Amino acid sequence: AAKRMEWWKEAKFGMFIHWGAYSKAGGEWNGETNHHEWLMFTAKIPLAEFTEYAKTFDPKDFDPDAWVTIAKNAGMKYLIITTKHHDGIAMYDSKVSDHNIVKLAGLEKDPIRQLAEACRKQGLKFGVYYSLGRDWEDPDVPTGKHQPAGWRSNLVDYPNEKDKVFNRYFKRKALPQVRELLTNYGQIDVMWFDTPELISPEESKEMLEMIRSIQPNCIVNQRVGNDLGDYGTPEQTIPPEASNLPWETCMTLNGHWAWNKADDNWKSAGSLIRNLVDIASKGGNYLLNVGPTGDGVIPQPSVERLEAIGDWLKVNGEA
Ligand code: JFZ
Repeated sequence: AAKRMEWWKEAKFGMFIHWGAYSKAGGEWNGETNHHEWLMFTAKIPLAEFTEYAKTFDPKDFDPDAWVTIAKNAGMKYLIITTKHHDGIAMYDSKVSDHNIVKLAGLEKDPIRQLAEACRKQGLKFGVYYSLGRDWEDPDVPTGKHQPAGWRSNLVDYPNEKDKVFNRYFKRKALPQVRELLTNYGQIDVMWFDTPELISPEESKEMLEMIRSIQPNCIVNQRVGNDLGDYGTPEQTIPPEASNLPWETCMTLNGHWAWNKADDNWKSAGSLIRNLVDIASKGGNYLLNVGPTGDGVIPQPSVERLEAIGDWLKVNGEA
């Protein structure tokens, strides 16, 4: 295995963060409370309206150092944050696209930069989630043969599937935005891609080669597509046994990735600790998710559970 994987194999435990314009709604839209990071899609909100909504994003209580401290006290060694989810809104000051939260909401600071700096200050590795295969702002992302039909791209604003060419989106937005992330934020320890169903082998390869050429030490998950990348990412499940390919189970603390105020279905600290031990015993990593509020606060039930894991690790772990 590559040298870049060494810290990751030791790390075992990381924090996943789903945070975006959707977080402000807390899952609620027009009286329905079951929405999440897919808000724009599930509530069928047209791009123009969702863009207006994003302009009201106001993370007035965001404290990047506090987030990193919560992760660190839980025994986590790395952090992965959504830098662009399926809604297509970059959560950083992107020069490639004005559809970014810094510009839209008029933020004084770039939250991704703040978090990257806080991680480096406190000794955590820093990684970024980037929605590679879905982007509801871009007119060129097709739905393809995805089932259920249409459950993929923005058919509200861009109904004409025939006009869509994935590679145009890939060249215009995905590649240059990933290049920005790898160029402007210091060391990026992990590139965490998502939903690569429609990406071609050539495109996956081009993305991976670009990453390797800018930051050869950046670890890339397999959702870069086409079985490329450094490790696999089973979702919400723990594999029955160890495997040769490095792997990481990503999981929510309740039933949602993004903040959902109606979701009280929190996993117990005991079951989270058993998951961590189970995963570590099989050589995997545990990427446990928090969904901060639109104000920028990690919900208290999440904080309590992470503290309990950290307390257990202080007595029983070897960190
Ligand atoms: C994706 C996103 O659609 C979702 O919003 C969240 O960000 C999650 C971490 O990733 O959802 C997936 C991706 C892959 C699988 C299932 C849901 N999968 O491989 O089973």
